[in-house]
Amino acid sequence: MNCTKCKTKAVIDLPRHNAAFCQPCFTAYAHDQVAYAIKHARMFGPDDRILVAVSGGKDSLALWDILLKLGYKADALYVDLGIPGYSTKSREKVEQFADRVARPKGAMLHTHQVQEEEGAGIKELSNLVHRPTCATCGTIKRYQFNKTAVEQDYDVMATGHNLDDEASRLLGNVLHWQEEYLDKQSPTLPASVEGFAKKVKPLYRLSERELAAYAVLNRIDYIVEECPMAKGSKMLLYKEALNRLETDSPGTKHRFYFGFLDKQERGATAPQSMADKDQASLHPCAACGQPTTGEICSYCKMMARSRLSSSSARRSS
Ligand code: Q46
Ligand code: ZN
Repeated sequence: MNCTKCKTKAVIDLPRHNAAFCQPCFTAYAHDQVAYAIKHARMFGPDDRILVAVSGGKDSLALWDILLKLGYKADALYVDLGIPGYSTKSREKVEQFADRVARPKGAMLHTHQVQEEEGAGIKELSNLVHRPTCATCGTIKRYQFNKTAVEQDYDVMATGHNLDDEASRLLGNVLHWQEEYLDKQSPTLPASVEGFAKKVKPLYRLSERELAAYAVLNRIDYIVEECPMAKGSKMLLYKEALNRLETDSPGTKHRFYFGFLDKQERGATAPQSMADKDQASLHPCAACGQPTTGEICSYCKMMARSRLSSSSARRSS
């Protein structure tokens, strides 16, 4: 198998593109896909300051790597969830990457420790507030990323969601006809109101397999294990189902997700109209000032519940 571009020996084949690449041509392909995504979905410009959400996994570290290599001003935020074993290891991967690649290029790594700031690790916190771990985690991560982006004056917040993530999320939203979520499923979500950062997903054109290959070929050391809390999640089930379809019919994921984006582009500009809706219904949280639809935002409500539970636990012991 030879590289489609330069005809030397290929190291990876991409059935959905009917192509194969050697290491340098594959790296160039990945960079081109991200550069195209940034331009096509109007994510950010060369002077914008970007905050990348990093977890220590292949996608977010590859994203940070690609943005820096494309010459963007990209800093990162790591949220330490306090999950025994997993968090220590993932944090090490992020720190190593920051030391080896990002800091020498002048980029900065911010960290947020849930154990210290929210008073308990994510598992304990979810028990205190009687909510599933991933829902608690989602609320905290969304809140802290937005807070850092807004307070530190970043123009945009970037996450490492890839084609597989977006296709499986789309499948979940369609299976349950969650129209509101469908409207919001876009590679670029504008900063709808003051206090909400613009959010983008520059990896939406690259698959999970391509990103794993990018990380390996570019010597990015990442945490291979999934977060232990992800076990049994619906998203993993949808990914498995799409992978079975992809094996039999290469390009299924691509056609499914890109077909949806095409319809979204040709129809109404859904993300923008969502922004208008947001504008009408959002106002500052009475406790912290971040935009919310209620009087108090879900993060502040959750933290109040957690304080209440821990103080009543202290009283009864
Ligand atoms: S990190 Fe957090 Fe995921 Fe772990 S606790 Fe669940 S939501 S599975 S992306
Ligand atoms: Zn609040």
